[in-house]
Amino acid sequence: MSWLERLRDGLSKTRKQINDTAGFLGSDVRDVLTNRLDTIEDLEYALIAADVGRAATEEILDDIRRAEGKNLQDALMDALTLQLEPDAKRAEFRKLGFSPDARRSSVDPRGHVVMVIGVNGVGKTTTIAKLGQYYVDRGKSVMFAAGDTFRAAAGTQLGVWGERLGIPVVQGVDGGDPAAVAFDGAAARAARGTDLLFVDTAGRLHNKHNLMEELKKVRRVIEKADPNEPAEVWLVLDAVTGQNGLQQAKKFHEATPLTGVIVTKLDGTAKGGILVPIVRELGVPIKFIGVGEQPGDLQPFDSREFVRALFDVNIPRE
Ligand SMILES: Nc1nc2c(ncn2[C@@H]2O[C@H](COP(=O)(O)OP(=O)(O)O)[C@@H](O)[C@H]2O)c(=O)[nH]1
Ligand SMILES: [Mg+2]
Repeated sequence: MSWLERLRDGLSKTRKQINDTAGFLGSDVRDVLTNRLDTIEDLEYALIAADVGRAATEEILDDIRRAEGKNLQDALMDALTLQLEPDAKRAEFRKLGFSPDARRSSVDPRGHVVMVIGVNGVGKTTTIAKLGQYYVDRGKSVMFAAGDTFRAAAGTQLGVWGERLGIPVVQGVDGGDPAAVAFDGAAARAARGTDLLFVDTAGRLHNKHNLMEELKKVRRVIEKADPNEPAEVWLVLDAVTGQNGLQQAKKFHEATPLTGVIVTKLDGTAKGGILVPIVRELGVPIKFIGVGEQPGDLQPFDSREFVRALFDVNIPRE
């Protein structure tokens, strides 16, 4: 199965929610607005149930009301795509009358060090392996720092990936100081002139430690080793967790301002709508999506592609 087919299957629950509640998706918007106003109401419920959020739902319905001449599904797809663009782009697209070729957000890190954060189990370590493969495939030199010293064997897990992918890994000791590993990694990267360093971090600490304080410390220490870094802080979120994940994201964003989000497990039974409030409420672009457990299962996020997969439109069959 192609990654788009896996994404489409992962989004089937959300798709069903929208299709079942709001029938008549094939109807003309004008016809719906004249004869089937309850369809708009049903659509409103469906979007909220899919975790799209109230503010975005209101804007989507407004955009649909202005889309006479299109069929309802096309109008909905355009409006949803727009919601997946960060603020500035959304305004620009509306002014221009919406460009159907919404672009991918840039995935070129602005500097050299990327801190990868998120709670345990969302897929941080696996995502770092995938990121390593992604950038190595594009000609970059890459290093990892195994900064999750709190979870037993997290360092080993990253070490195994590093060996498989031929990527050097700076290791600490289990139970040791995560900031020390981050410092060593950032210093080694600068000394070797490696293009990119991905720093793995803890997702949960033993009781006496506070995760957010620890992450701030890791950040400060990287800055000490290399003053313009970390250039990027990417939060990994698991799409299966829906609203809960959004609340986590806000807490992380307050502690360590995020520059990007990576949404994993979109091949599972994902809450597809949650991507909308992630973009809107955090104001942070989605950089990549994870669609499986293998190093190749990471794709740069493309809003239009995502919405097509959600509605099972134009998915090439393999
Ligand atoms: N299906 C699926 N599983 C994933 C994805 N990303 C990570 N995983 C799995 O999620 C589990 C936890 O991943 P891990 O990287 O250890 O999470 P961490 O605790 O955040 O470092 C592992 O079994 C991964 O294989 C994804 O995109 N899709
Ligand atoms: Mg991990």
